[in-house]
Amino acid sequence: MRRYHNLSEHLKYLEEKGLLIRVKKEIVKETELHPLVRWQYRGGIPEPERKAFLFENVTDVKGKKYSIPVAVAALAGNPDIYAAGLQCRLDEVGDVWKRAMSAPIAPTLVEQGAVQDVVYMGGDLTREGGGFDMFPVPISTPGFDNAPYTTCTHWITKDPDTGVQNMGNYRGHIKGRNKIGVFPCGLGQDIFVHWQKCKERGIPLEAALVVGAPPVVSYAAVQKVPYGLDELAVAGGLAVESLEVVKCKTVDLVVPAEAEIVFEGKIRTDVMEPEGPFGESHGYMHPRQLNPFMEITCITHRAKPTWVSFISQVTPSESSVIKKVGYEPLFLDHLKNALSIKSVVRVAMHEPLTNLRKVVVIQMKKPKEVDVWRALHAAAIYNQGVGKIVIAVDEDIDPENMDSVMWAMSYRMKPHQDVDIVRGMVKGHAPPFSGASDSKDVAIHADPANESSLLINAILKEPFPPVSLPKQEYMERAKEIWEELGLPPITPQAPWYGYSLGQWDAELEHEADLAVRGEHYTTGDKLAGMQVKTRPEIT
Ligand SMILES: Cc1cc2nc3c(=O)[nH]c(=O)nc-3n(C[C@H](O)[C@H](O)[C@H](O)COP(=O)(O)O)c2cc1C
Ligand SMILES: [Mn+2]
Repeated sequence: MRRYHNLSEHLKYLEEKGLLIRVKKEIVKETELHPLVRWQYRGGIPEPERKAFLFENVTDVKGKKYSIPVAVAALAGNPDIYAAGLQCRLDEVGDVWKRAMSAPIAPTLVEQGAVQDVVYMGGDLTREGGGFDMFPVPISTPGFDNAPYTTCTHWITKDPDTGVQNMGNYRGHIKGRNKIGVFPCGLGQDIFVHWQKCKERGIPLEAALVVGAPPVVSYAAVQKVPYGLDELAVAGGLAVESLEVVKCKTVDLVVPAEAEIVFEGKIRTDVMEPEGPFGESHGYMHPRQLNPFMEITCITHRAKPTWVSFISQVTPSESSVIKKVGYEPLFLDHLKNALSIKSVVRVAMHEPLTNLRKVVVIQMKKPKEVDVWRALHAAAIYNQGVGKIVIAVDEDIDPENMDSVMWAMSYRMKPHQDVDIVRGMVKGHAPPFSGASDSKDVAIHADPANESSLLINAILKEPFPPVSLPKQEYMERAKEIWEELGLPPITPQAPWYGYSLGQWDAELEHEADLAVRGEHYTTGDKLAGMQVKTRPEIT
């Protein structure tokens, strides 16, 4: 008996937990759907209050009604939704990921799966109302995108040498009823390795595009895992259970038996076409590029499928939450365990507007200086395009709070001593896009190593006086009084009490203690006994 949730079970679970909003009003998929969910991220709604959306009455701009609902932000609208998808608590997500990576579980082939309840081939893929016409694919950035794009689309392909499958989440540009472009960003994505191997052999690359799947499948599809590790086995590791898969009808691949919709087809390797522009997670329109495309040979879906769309583009978004929650624990594990820098406590990837990759904060507990620099360098090279600005801070600095990080940099860092610039980096998935000033085609090319990383050691290097806030006990008592008085609710912001940073001694502690007991004249008398005659040179 399967324990992991499929998509409809997941949506039901979200609804029970108050994490799902059903929209019954008719919503136009091209112009209204994504802009509505966008307000959740640009409208000042705090992260814990963000929800998944299920649009039950979707129409297109020409008035066509769809029976298929559209789910947005349903996998990672906020971290609680992500944890619900993993069927664990939020504080367990890191361990679930570590376990999945160390113990992936290969999928199990079954004869039949709900994903093949309905099968379309031949003329059904090209007739009016057939192929992609059947599905309510929204436009993500109306006014700029040049088509509806699939966004929660897990592309499954196979290495022709090893036969091992790969599954990566890449957007799909809908170009015709049976034709979709793929965007293997940069040259590093695993599907592109398969594509090149097939190109060398002069054969097309078979692919299966999965839309809507058990959440563990989607979380694995967006995670960067080593090449050659099948993400469906990683999904099994997340579920702690082998995933059921079925054979595709027209290509030699397997897909999750519990998926919602699958598009099978062949990606040509003899030609490419312009693809894009599309609004991207780096926060800008990604320009048109020459990219591969797939010709669809078969569509299969559940009897009552749901279309799933990720909301990405300017961060924070579902796309940045899904990455942050999954990447940070593996980043931490790399520094702390693989590289054995034991003083690393936490890795925080800055999310709002910057999109995780650019600013990385490493929180450390009383580190040796050599470990600070090892951690800073390692974080800058862990993943291409990640770590343009890397900052090491102490344990009392909240790495998620940029005010706190700026505070550390302001007082615990000297630019001429504590900053290093490392050259030879690539910019990764980000503007500028040279040659694209007219927003026309940009050819795929390897990123030149002309970017750099700024490493900042903002760790305390000598004892500092205490933080000038009342001690914890006084702030706690005052909070009780605050609440007794019925004043507006408080959410404590660190630092909310003072603590020693080393430059404090027993005598000063004693004086402060006398003061809170009303005995400060004792100190006054003591200081009187320490009088010093003024000298002319003292001003
Ligand atoms: C919402 C979302 C959309 C994404 N779109 C793309 C994309 O269009 N192209 C791409 O190369 N990577 C995209 N990614 C990132 C990949 O999913 C990620 O790098 C993954 O590790 C790729 O799999 P691979 O390592 O097997 O190539 C996207 C990620 C998310 C969360
Ligand atoms: Mn992969």
